[in-house]
Amino acid sequence: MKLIFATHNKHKVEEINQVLQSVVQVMSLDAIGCFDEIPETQATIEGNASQKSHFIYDKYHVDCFADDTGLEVFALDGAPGVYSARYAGEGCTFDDNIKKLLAAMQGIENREARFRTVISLILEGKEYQFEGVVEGTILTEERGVEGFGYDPVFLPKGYDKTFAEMPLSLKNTISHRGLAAEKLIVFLKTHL
Ligand code: ITT
Repeated sequence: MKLIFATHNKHKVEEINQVLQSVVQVMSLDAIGCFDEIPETQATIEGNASQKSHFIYDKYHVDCFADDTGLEVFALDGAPGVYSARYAGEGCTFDDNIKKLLAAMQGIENREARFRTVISLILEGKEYQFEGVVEGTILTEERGVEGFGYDPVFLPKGYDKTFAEMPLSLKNTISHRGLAAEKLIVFLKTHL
């Protein structure tokens, strides 16, 4: 089976591909000639995931899915949350976001945080959502070069390596995205 992944984030494509490849052929937006900027203007992760998948379904009428992810920091009342991609402003880099996060958390002792992914799948026009959550803590400095986004400062609970210090195969077995993708696989296997 083929599913279009409604993202322009190549890191997400690599991660999702590794989990889904035995079950689904994941097609990128490039493969269908879609270079549009997909709007994500909703106030929640669920809403943004749904907005992204519907944008592609409405325009191309293909089965597809989208991933919206947020880093929710307990001491910052859940920020950056739904604004994780543009926390340091429009057009910012991953590094800008990390710098802003570390500055916002300076002197804060409670460093608990979680990543939350919602995958919105549209099959034959009907939407289904799958959530994945991983808890951890925010370090005071960056460690590691793997992964993307906030990975160098996120230490998952029960591990002594950040997501940026571990191979993708390990990140995928414990991460927000990996867990949401596993739920998607179970769904696809039982519904197709
Ligand atoms: P698409 O909307 O095109 O899928 P995006 O990068 O804008 O790509 P999100 O709206 O879901 O994706 O933004 C989430 C941001 O959170 C993302 O830009 C990263 O900075 C961060 N992020 C998402 N997943 C992450 C992960 O697995 N590890 C570290 N940071 C992550």
